Amino acid sequence: MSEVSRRRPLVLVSSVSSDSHTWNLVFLQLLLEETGHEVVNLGACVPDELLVSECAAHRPDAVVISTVNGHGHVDGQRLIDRVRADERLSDLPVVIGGKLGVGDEDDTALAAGLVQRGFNAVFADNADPASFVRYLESVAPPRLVRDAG
Ligand code: B12
Repeated sequence: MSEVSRRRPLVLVSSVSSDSHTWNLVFLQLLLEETGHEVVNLGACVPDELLVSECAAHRPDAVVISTVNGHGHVDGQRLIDRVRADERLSDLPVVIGGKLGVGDEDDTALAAGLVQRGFNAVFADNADPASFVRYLESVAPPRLVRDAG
């Protein structure tokens, strides 16, 4: 049995498969690194299967999904179904944020639907970055990771 000791929580940042915007991902990476996290940034237009395999490979403490093109509520539901279907990832903290719809939907209803489907939390476009970081610190404190492999 090998053992990996992490001094800083590892956060995997990614967009959804349809979304090609990238500055949102750069913003999140910088915010997380500046607040003491290690970041693996998968970038834009990430296929669901790739996100699942990268989660299994990196074993992050949390996953942050960002989407702004308006399709996030649809892509997000499909994505979290795939993540939760993998028994290795069923308890992994996964949050989503950004511009989840195209503006004429009820954002509260979209967020509730995403949480019901399996996300641990949903952050609106204008969420306070400090509250987002506090939330992540509550679900992903530094810890010793044991690798059974
Ligand atoms: C640049 C840009 C593009 C570039 C992207 C280039 C690149 N490499 O990123 C290009 C030209 C490719 C593009 C394409 C499109 N775009 Co565009 N784009 C923009 C634009 C002008 C700026 C986005 C940006 O970089 N912002 C800077 C980053 C740092 O901020 P941000 O993305 O807003 O993210 C912030 C928050 O959302 C939040 N956040 C985001 N994610 C998360 C996650 C968490 C957990 C948390 C806590 C917070 C958070 O934090 C960030 C900082 O405050 C915006 C309009 C605007 N002024 O915002 C439109 C915009 C995002 N685009 C839009 C659209 C519709 C498109 C297209 C569909 C257009 C088209 N018909 O082809 C395509 C989609 C392509 C695709 N497949 O995704 C819409 C989305 C509409 C909506 N959601 O309601 C916008 C809002 C323009 C508009 N007003 O209509 N786009």
